[in-house]
Amino acid sequence: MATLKEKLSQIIPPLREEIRHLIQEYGKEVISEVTVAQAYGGMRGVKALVCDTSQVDNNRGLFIRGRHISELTGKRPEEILYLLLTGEFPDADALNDLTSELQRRATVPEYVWDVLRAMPPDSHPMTMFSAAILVLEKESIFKQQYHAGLKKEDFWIPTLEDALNLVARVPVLAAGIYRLRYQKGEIIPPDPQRDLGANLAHMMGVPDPNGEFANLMRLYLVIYCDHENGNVSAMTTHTVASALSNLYLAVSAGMNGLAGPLHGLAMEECLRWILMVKEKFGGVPTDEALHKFAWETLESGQVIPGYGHAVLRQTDPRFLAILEFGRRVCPEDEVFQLVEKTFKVVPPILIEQGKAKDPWPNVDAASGSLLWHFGVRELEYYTVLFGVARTLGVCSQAVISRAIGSPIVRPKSVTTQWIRETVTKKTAAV
Ligand code: HAX
Repeated sequence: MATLKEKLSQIIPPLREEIRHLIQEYGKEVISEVTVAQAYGGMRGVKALVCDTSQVDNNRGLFIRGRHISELTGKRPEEILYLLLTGEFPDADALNDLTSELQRRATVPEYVWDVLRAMPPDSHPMTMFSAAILVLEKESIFKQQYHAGLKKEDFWIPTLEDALNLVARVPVLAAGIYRLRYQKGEIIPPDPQRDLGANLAHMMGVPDPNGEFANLMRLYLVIYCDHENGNVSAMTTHTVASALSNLYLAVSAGMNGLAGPLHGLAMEECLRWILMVKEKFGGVPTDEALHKFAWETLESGQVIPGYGHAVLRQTDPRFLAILEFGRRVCPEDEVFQLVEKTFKVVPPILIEQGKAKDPWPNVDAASGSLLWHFGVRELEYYTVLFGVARTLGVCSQAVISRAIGSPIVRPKSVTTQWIRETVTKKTAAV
């Protein structure tokens, strides 16, 4: 059996060699170009980042290390973490080893709870989550070893330590924030016998007589973990870590990006929209009434949360995974039924409106409805669970980046005057 660290020690040297060779032999080859519209348009479609943990296909959605997400939804988050980092599934021994490593590391010092308790009681849970990760920063192993003197080729080793500690600790933070922020009673410590997803469910204290909430948490940790490197939370984490800021600083920054309504907060906003519909119509409306209401949302200048995507151009397979879970567990739930109806009604409207390049649902369109079903009704909290999952991906990306010696991120910016002069000169020359 190779432990995770041993496996990484085997695969990192040939990966470094391959990248060195690619840069040496093909460093001047062009793989992308940038138009004026892309420079002003959030760099959409510009290929200027490298991410080996996952890839998003416009039509088929997320692949983790070449495996489509639909093949991975029955896996444990621990298996996915190993896959993200190494490109392979762990054997039974390696999985047990990683699971017990994470259980052993799931400790949160009391000073973190003190800071959280001192925050205003109406603080947004994502602010608490990001702050808690930042407060933990003094625990960084990378920071200690870097200051003690560390060779660049060994940067990945303490980064892996920080990554495993963070992956183990964020569920404890997230569940503790749930209990503190919503006065659910004492913080529930982790159970050293449970896996990541089951422990998260356990520590939140949500009644779970048949274990389905634990299954849902496992599913969320898998489907939300990674989505390439160009999304706001991943790219922010990567950019901050590229300055050799430790993972606590970097992941906290990434979470602040996740907290925006066009990114992870859509999970909360989407259910808010669904509940607004339910309240307005006193239940599940007819297709015609929902059609009219969706148009009213668009005409008032708002987006329909949970629909559209910067990269995807088809229904997000992660949305379908949640839908499948809901159809099995709570087909009678009115909120879930409304999510299904919205899936039927909204895409044709967005197509008719003709603005959104992707009229189909993304992962956030259904996830809140299942949390609601299990009694987690504090909408502002939802994105925190997304953040727990995203930590697996961004930490894995950071370990790989440190292993291959990624330099500090520093693209070139240009002024509007430069663009004007450059494009007009080109036009004049034609
Ligand atoms: N409802 C209404 N209008 C929409 C829309 C939606 N769901 N999605 C896109 N549009 C509009 C955009 O606002 C934009 O309008 P303007 O030209 O007036 O600015 C136009 O369609 C073109 O946008 P786009 O190119 O298709 O989309 P972007 O790549 O710029 O943005 C977003 C992608 C996901 C931000 C966008 O589709 C959106 O705002 N969706 C709703 C919020 C949401 O669900 N976010 C979560 C996305 C997944 C994620 O990151 N989860 O964390």
